Amino acid sequence: MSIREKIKQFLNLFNKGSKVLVVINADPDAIASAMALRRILWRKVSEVAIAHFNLITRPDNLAMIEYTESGLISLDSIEKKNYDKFVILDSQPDHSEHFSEFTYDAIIDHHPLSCDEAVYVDIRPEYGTCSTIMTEYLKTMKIKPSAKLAAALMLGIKTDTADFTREATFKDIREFQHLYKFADMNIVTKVERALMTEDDLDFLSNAIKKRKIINNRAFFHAGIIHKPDELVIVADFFLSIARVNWSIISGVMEKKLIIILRNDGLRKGAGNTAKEAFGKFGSAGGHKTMARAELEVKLIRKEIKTVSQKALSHWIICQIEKTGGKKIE
Ligand SMILES: [Mn+2]
Repeated sequence: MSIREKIKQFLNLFNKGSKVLVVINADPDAIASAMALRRILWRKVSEVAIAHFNLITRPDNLAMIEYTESGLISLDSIEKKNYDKFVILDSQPDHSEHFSEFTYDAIIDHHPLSCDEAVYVDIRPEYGTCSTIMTEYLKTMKIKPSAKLAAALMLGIKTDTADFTREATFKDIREFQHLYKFADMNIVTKVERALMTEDDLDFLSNAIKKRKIINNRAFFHAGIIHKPDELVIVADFFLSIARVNWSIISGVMEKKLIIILRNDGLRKGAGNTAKEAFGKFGSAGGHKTMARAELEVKLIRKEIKTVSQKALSHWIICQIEKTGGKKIE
């Protein structure tokens, strides 16, 4: 079936009176996809609401929502009975329990197929982003996206392909290029610059002062933290130190030790290292260059007796040096 026929089928789901609820786990790709869908259904239905269930804290994502006027609402605040059509974008119903409270009319996604329970299903794992699929819909329908919508779609594509360094397909690149004609690039740049709040900056400055660089690995243990995102900011930043090829940044939140690992991708995978070094104490894993561990402090206490800030900091370094560390070089 051609994309044109497919879209026709999709549009047949709706009529002038339809009240559509789009449910997303809000990240840039999902937000942009939902905005594109709202544009596609403009004047074809009576209402389109975009609801997200996750807490949005990253300053760049908040900036995206503000500058592109995404118009998101929280899933908690909606009345299910006010809607009669339900669409899920950039996810599938079994990806989160929050999705499961609805029966879906349509699923449009790019993740590997895991659940296709809907009247209309367009799942294309061969695409790097859902924004690519939605840009194709717009293009096929000859809809010119607004400068804000095009900027949002660019951000969606850039995020999910990690600026085209993760496997991006020819289609992701082609649709991205199509968006140049329409997008306000100042929005794209401005959103990408919004990496941290002032509080994050203070956190980073403390981390810079207290960093430990051992065998080209940068460590920082923050003690009690309130925002795991700040560990990620530090981990990413420390990789910009010349000759540092690993960063291992940690903090304790709600009796869990959270460890963020980053590496330059030129050596042993971060995910495997996290599993080997920390898997015994909780959940640990990730990709080649990025990993995360969430460990039970009480299990670590059994092993090392005291879990003061200094003791935990020392323990993390030892675990990396003796397990994951060996094969890293
Ligand atoms: Mn996506």
